Amino acid sequence: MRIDVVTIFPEYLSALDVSLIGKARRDGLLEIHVHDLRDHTVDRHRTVDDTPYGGGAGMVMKPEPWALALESIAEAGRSAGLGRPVLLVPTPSGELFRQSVAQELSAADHLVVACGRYEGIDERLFHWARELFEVRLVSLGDYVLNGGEVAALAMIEAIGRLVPGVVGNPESLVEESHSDGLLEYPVYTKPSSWRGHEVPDVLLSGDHGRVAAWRREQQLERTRRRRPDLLPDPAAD
Ligand code: JDN
Repeated sequence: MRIDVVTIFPEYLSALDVSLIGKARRDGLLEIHVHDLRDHTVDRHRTVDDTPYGGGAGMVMKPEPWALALESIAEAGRSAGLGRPVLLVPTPSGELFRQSVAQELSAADHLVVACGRYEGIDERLFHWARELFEVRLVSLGDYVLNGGEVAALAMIEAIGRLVPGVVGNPESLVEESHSDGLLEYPVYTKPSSWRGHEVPDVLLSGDHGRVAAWRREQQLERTRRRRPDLLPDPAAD
């Protein structure tokens, strides 16, 4: 999978050199390019923002530097023989980025992430981009960051780890929170007695059937208590 990230803070993305995603890049499983949006400006001040039409607080990102950056990236993908790229735009006004979205996007061969700042990007950019990209506006959750970079890091990690070969043991992708729509069961390691806190007896029993039943019960109970929104609505027919 090829991933291009466009940002005015390329150094923010240095986390992609590290750990699992860094290793996947070195192994050639993920090809990640980070671009400075200001390299696609044409004025002396390398301007990327301007005041909002209609007034209001803050600044809005100008569409033209984005169009120039995205055109050159789309062309690079085409030259490399990649399919229609997905343009991922982190924004608090997007659809919720959940595990099912990460799953879908992990099948793409070319992902382009547009990291906005200020009050966001001129809306016309997204309509223009539909010509070249499948455009997805996505939100990490109901809170506001200062820009798209931290959300991009989270999304690239969530998507990248689902690309075959990136996670060494693919079984760990099956047994984790959200992979089956429920929260994960609690986990324990040695020692079995730690500072007066015990590991549940069933996990020491060696009875795989009882362990599996207990874990499923824990998943349901945790999800009911912490994330009832994930369970089917009991009022629905
Ligand atoms: O995902 B975010 O909270 C987010 C915030 C901003 C943004 C993009 C994403 N651009 C400006 C603020």
